[in-house]
Amino acid sequence: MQFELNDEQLALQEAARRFARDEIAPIAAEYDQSGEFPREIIQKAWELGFSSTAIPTDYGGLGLSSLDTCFVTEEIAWACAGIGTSIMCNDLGLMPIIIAGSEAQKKEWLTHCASEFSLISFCLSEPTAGSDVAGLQLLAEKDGADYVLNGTKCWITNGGEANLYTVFATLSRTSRHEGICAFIVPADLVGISLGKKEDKLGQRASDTRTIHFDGVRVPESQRLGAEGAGFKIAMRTLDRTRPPIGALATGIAQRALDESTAYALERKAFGAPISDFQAVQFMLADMAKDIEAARLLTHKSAWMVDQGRRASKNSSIAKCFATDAAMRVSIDAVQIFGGNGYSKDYPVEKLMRDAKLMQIYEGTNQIQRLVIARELFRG
Ligand code: COS
Repeated sequence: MQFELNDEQLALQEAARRFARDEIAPIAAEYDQSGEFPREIIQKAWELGFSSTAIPTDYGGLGLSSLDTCFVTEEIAWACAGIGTSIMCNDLGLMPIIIAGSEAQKKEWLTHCASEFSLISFCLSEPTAGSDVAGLQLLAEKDGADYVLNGTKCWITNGGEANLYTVFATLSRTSRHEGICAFIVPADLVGISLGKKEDKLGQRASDTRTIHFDGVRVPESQRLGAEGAGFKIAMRTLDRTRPPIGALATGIAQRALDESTAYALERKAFGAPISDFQAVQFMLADMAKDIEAARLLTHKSAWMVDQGRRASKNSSIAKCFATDAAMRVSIDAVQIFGGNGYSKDYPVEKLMRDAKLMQIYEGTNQIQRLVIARELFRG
């Protein structure tokens, strides 16, 4: 066992760090305030190979390992978690195709997404089914060689900007997980319309939407896997995409610590820098402990994914711990900054707002604990 990054990993990390600090950090506050979608910077990230990282080399992608993707993600999230979520969302959208696509589907869709700038959204959550995936209601009715989709998806990252969706639908609204199918759905099909763009507390640069499917015809050739395989495709996808969520959270937390340490050394109270006071030192030390543990858990879970092992438990542990840590650390950062921490003139209130979403998306942290407990009982 060794904890050093190799030369290629160091170069990848350094390239992502430069891009994040030089190009994302300066525009982060502006996009946070406007809530606009920073398409140009997201396209640039794609051109530099920081988005759609999981597309295998056989289909023209970079085929980055999950661990390498975590190095990139942490750096980008340090600069802006909202822009980071938009950049990393392609891997979530593409993962069902990577996991369950036929050779023909992979050739068609992965090759296309590797060669042309594309945004791909993962359409799972619904107004009445967020945590309870098996209870989803978007209906897929067979009609000749097509399926006809009717229903609504919500909280879809990049939903209003994507040109491709992976959509989870059910053959019967009472068949729970056994009826769920996954489909590749181009966003310009007739019957797809965009609903409300969420006006969010944090991660405001990412576009989060409701999407309506009204009689959308999808050819059978765009179903991923067998009828009824969709639930397990979704679960296997999330097992593989939760480690990068741990990395995103670690990036937020590291930024909060970096900002807090610099501020504590410079800000004076009672005639001395506040870094002289144990009350502040202990907060910084706890932040550092949290970050170290979050990073190690994240890297271990990514390593398990890369080994091809079932990573459900470790991915959920990493996602849950790292995102809870990011919340704790960013709240403490605001506290160290005092009144300034509560002002938009300083960077830490954004970190706290951005961190909150991490405990909710890609499965709430209550769901992560449920997955961990179930895996314990599975033995
Ligand atoms: N990999 C492969 N198969 C899995 C799996 C995994 N990680 N997790 C579950 N399965 C299988 C089970 O083994 C079971 O298979 P069999 O029917 O062959 O026995 C089947 O899938 C159903 O599993 P289970 O009974 O555990 O399903 P539940 O309805 O109880 O749901 C939870 C389980 C809550 C874990 C699931 O709904 C979930 O993950 N919810 C959160 C979703 C989420 O993260 N949403 C965020 C939106 S995406 S950004």
